[in-house]
Amino acid sequence: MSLRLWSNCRLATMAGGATQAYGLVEDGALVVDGDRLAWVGPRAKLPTDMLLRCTQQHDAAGALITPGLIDCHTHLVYGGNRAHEFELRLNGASYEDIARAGGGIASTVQATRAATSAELQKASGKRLRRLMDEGVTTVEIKSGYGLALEHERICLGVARALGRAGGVEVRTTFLGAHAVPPEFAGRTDDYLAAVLQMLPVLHAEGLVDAVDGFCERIAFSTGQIERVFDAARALGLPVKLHAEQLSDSGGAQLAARFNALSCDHLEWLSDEGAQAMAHAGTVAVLLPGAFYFLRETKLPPIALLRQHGVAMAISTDCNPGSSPCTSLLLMLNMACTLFRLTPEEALAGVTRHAATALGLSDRGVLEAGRRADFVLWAVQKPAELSYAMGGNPHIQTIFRGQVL
Ligand code: DI6
Ligand code: FE
Repeated sequence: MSLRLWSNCRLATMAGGATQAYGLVEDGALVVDGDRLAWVGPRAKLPTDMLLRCTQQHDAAGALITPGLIDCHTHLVYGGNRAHEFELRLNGASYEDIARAGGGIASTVQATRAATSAELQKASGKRLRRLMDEGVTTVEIKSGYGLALEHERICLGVARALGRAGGVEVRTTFLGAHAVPPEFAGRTDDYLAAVLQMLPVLHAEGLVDAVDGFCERIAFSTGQIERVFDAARALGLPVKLHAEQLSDSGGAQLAARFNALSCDHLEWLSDEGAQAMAHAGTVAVLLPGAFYFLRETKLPPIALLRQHGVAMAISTDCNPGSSPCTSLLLMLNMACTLFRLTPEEALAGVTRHAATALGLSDRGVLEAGRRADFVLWAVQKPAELSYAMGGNPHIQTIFRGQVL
């Protein structure tokens, strides 16, 4: 098999335990074998036999190369949008007024159910394209706006189809326990029973890679989520949880007991919750876009997460209600400005730790043996990626060894 070489570049390998910040390698070289990285390091140390086997050489012209970015928490398959509600609220309507008029999540469920699969694919494909234009090579997509078997199936099927279209890997998450749909109003347990019936069916159809829930006073209790997690465990599926976004429900402890891949949001996370996550190796997925858009004031406990050594990932939470955002680079900036993450923590949060949040150990770091997913950027220093607000220094994405 012939090898391909990229040189004349600076590498932010994001390797864990590296002595250099960002695992930075000045004047680096990167050798690709098929869809894998065969060698990564300083160009001067590239073994001669390896160099001789390189049949293609790419001059990166001084670019910074990072691992392909990973957006590990999105709800990007949905119908319609909620710009009208945004406008109503800014003209004085309360959230309750809007909800009573059929707005909020319910309006997105209605618009999603009314859309055809082709319409959903077109609208969602555009959102995915914008993420990819900023170097995203792996994206997680949750269901949760169908909330009935046939509609959850359509949404997950659209997510799968977007993945098959190429250039990005899509991981799907079943979020049936997102909200109670209107036809089950006041009958949460009955809806939960329906969710427990949907899961094995959708899993058998190959549509589910993981299971999520919204654990909150306004959504599902820990006891209800536990039943969903039991069902996931019976199928051998990993779990994750929307936890402690608006209140401390103890969702993090529950998720940790199930060895959850991640707990997401976490503004109200307690010390016990952080300890439980650290013990279970559960990643904290921070969502600065939702914090910003909902004008929240309670910050996620970053110092606590650092203190307990909980890995932090960053994601867009792309959804029509609380984070209508398709820029992971903007999330890097907001993670730094709003949550005070360092630019290095932020970049690790969309690479190495985002991979862990999806249970993927083959990516997120530039290292021999990992997948050849990487991005060339027109910047000098990695910190420029989180420093800029708007603008896109993306030059090129290499996905599974293929130049896009
Ligand atoms: N948490 C959120 O902030 C979003 N979903 C969730 O579980 C809100 C989704 C929406 O309003 O459409
Ligand atoms: Fe979310």
